[in-house]
Amino acid sequence: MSTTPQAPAPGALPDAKVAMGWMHTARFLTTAAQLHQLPAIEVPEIAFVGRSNAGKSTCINTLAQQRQLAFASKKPGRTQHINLFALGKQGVMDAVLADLPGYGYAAVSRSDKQRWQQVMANYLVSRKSLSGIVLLCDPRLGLTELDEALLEVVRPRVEQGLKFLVLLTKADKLTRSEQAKALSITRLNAGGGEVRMFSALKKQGVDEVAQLLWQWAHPAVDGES
Ligand SMILES: Nc1nc2c(ncn2[C@@H]2O[C@H](COP(=O)(O)OP(=O)(O)O)[C@@H](O)[C@H]2O)c(=O)[nH]1
Ligand SMILES: [Mg+2]
Repeated sequence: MSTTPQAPAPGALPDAKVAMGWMHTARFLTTAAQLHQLPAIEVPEIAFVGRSNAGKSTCINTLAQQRQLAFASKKPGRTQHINLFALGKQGVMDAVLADLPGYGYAAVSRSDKQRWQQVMANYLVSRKSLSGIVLLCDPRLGLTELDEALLEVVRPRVEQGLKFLVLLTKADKLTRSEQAKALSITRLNAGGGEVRMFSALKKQGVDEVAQLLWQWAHPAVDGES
């Protein structure tokens, strides 16, 4: 198809059309209840994390422009698996998205909660292919204690170059001035990491996040620029 924009150079910010086309290739790869069940992956993996009900599955579906890719549950806390989605044209997987189980859901038993916090921490610390993290946060709640704990766990890896984005979801629930306020407060608390607003409902921030993730997954090779 001659209308497709050319693929940008690695490390560059791609055209929104390229980034959204790439996102649209997302397809289910595998699911795992435990870390050792996850396949070793040779391409960059980008994890979506956050409290249950923060909007992770909806965000993945919106980026992929697919209704049912990641199950956007009406019953929070039910997606207790790590779900992987492959990206790239058929036969050429060039990145993986990981939908991690949400934390903080009150109706889950204490032991289940602790087990999942452990799985999550182990994943974030030890997953070799992990190249970037998108932390989704409902700006009406702000970064909670559990989000802060997660930030602590990943801080050493972020200092070593792991990409990190805080995505404030459900922006449509806030006025313009509330959005600006939530952005500046979260920027202070996120220690210099990227913070963006996102709304699946109003399609706010969708292109920008797709472009950023494309860039994460296609870094410039050292020596090139
Ligand atoms: N208004 C609004 N609601 C949203 C948005 N994104 C998600 N939601 C709702 O928030 C709830 C939780 O979303 P879900 O994606 O299942 O959250 P998850 O538990 O983090 O995967 C659902 O009822 C969604 O419809 C958004 O951008 N705007
Ligand atoms: Mg979900």
